[in-house]
Amino acid sequence: MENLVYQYAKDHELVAGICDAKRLVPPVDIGKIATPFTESNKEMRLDPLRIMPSAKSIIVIGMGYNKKDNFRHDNEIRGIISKGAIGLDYHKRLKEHLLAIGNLIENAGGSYEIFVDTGPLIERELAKKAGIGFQGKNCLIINEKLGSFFYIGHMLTDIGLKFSKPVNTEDILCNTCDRCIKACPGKALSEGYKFSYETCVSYLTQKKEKLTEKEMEIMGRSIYGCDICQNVCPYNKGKYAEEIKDIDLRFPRIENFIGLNNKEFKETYGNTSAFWRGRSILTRNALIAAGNSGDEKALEFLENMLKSPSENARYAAQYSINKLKLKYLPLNNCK
Ligand code: B12
Repeated sequence: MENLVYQYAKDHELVAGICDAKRLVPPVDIGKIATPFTESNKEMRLDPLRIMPSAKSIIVIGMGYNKKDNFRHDNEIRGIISKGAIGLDYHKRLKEHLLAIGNLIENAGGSYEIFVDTGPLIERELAKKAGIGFQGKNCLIINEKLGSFFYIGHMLTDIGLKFSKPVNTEDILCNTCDRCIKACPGKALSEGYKFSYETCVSYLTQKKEKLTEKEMEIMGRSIYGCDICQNVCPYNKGKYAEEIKDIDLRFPRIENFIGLNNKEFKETYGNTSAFWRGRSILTRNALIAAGNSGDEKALEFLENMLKSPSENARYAAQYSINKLKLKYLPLNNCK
């Protein structure tokens, strides 16, 4: 059975590993690490048997998404959509793979439950236990073949399978490299895996609550998600799943982006993993990105946005206008 799973993974350019369904033992007390978007019951996060009492094994798969950008700089004012949010939503793609593996399990008389991202279990702990990779200083799991740019999905099954060799939590193969820690704009990462989600750009682009000026500053040009701590990682060098052909999907022209109506927004982003966050928050982020671009050409469309019915949009546009005006204030005005 394991061989069928590994063969499926190989045929579809996935990585796979299998671990037992015993309670997870993370290297730190996760009760002390509060993060958004997660199940609050600690036991649900750690104990697979609370989710599927008959579970004997957990199949963990990883799907690479690193993308090569071959774009030249132009004069447009552009924002950034993180690599993982380009193309068909990874939740859907990984789910399809897990369902195909589920067919193999059913054929062998077993039953299963599948999860991608939104399940309660800590997926990075599962990935380490299933031997997929070690946890880098950027907190992400780094796999030999895919680097860190891969998404994780998992399946609980009542079939007893042969387990892979787990990755030792002490195996931190970053050694003295700290590029991700230094590159993080919000200083969200630090040695010893102390991750402050509050200043992680990825989190800020998803945060619904009103942003402070400092937070808007940290976001730079990001419209959704952030790749900085992965882009600088030597383990990702040269490991690409594909090349992005359409610059406007990866680096959207901000003026166009904020001009999309609901229908156009759905048509362009409806199938991506950024869509769930909604047009209002992503438009807010694009307006912030315009100010952070430092390009005064943005002032015209930003000033128009001060009339927007959306408070989020007006607030972000005002931040950006203030920022650009301050930058372009002629020196003789400062007398
Ligand atoms: C909430 C969440 C977020 C939040 C909070 C992230 C966080 N660090 O917790 C936000 C929105 C910020 C976020 C951002 C991103 N996320 Co996210 N996120 C999640 C989610 C849903 C839960 C994470 C979680 O449980 N956090 C809570 C605590 C327990 O985790 P933790 O703080 O990392 O704690 C660990 C470390 O501290 C570590 N640790 C502590 N001390 C020590 C000491 C040693 C020696 C070691 C080895 C480890 C260690 O152990 C703890 C347990 O693993 C998971 C999916 C899932 N269901 O698991 C995806 C997930 C972790 N995210 C993922 C991705 C891809 C991202 C982004 C790259 C997306 C993007 N492009 O913007 C960024 C990367 C940010 C980063 N550098 O971590 C992937 C990671 C894939 C991988 N290869 O590792 C996951 C698994 C989703 C998926 N299905 O693929 N994410």
